[in-house]
Amino acid sequence: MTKIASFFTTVALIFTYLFGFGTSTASEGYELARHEKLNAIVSMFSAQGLCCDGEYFYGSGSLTAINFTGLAKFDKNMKCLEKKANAVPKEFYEKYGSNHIGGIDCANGYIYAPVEGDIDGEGYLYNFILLYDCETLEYTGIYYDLTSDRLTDGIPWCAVDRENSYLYTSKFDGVTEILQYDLETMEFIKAIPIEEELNRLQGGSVYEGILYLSYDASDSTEEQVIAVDLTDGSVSVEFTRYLPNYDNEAEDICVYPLEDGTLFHIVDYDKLINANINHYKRVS
Ligand SMILES: [Ca+2]
Ligand SMILES: [Ca+2]
Repeated sequence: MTKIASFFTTVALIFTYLFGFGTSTASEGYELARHEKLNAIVSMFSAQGLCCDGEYFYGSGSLTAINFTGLAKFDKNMKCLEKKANAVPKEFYEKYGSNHIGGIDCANGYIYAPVEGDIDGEGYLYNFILLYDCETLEYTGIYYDLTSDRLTDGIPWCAVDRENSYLYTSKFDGVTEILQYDLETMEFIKAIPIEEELNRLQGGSVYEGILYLSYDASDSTEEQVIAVDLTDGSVSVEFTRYLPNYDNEAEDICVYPLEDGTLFHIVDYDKLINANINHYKRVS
């Protein structure tokens, strides 16, 4: 982005932050059913990742400039119940430069957190899944090294297929395959080629056998949810999300049916202070 464009973005950001005009909407078949703006402190712990186990939402946050990582636990109305600062253990930061938690998922009482690090200035080449206790948000001591063999620019997200016991992930940019792991052993199973190259993938979530990905469009008010059929690698736009006024950073997605009819839960970062949680319904 040029300096002038970024100046206008900043002005627009501050203006909308103060006056809050504009409404988020979604493309045909979907509607925004509810929205919560998290406060500045809570946003530090949840502007990156989002998942739900049916009872609670969990969030993850990273501020790489100050090497801060955090996890948070919410009720289903996004009331923050618990926060955990410095969620990535110090030894990971010291050994691998691990300073970023991306899009999380949960299963079996654990939060699966993709943690990336760059210790030698070569980019995010140290890619781990760390397991945290859903009850306490404490690190369990269990981690898996997913290596940089295929994750050549970090590990931005992971998604659990709870029914079939798989974990999926991909790199961030120039994505041509989805990586499949055994959830129990975290052994690499296979790479699933996808029919279209995808970019800027910030989050993923599996629902009824389909992998839904959160695509962060650059310099745009139109973010997308992309559906990948894991049986044949076909790719389609599930729906477009119109976020008003200026370019937000679309972050993680969680697809989980709640009692209020909402199904798609997505966290967006306003690039200034707040994380916004947007809950979408399918409408016919
Ligand atoms: Ca997620
Ligand atoms: Ca964006």
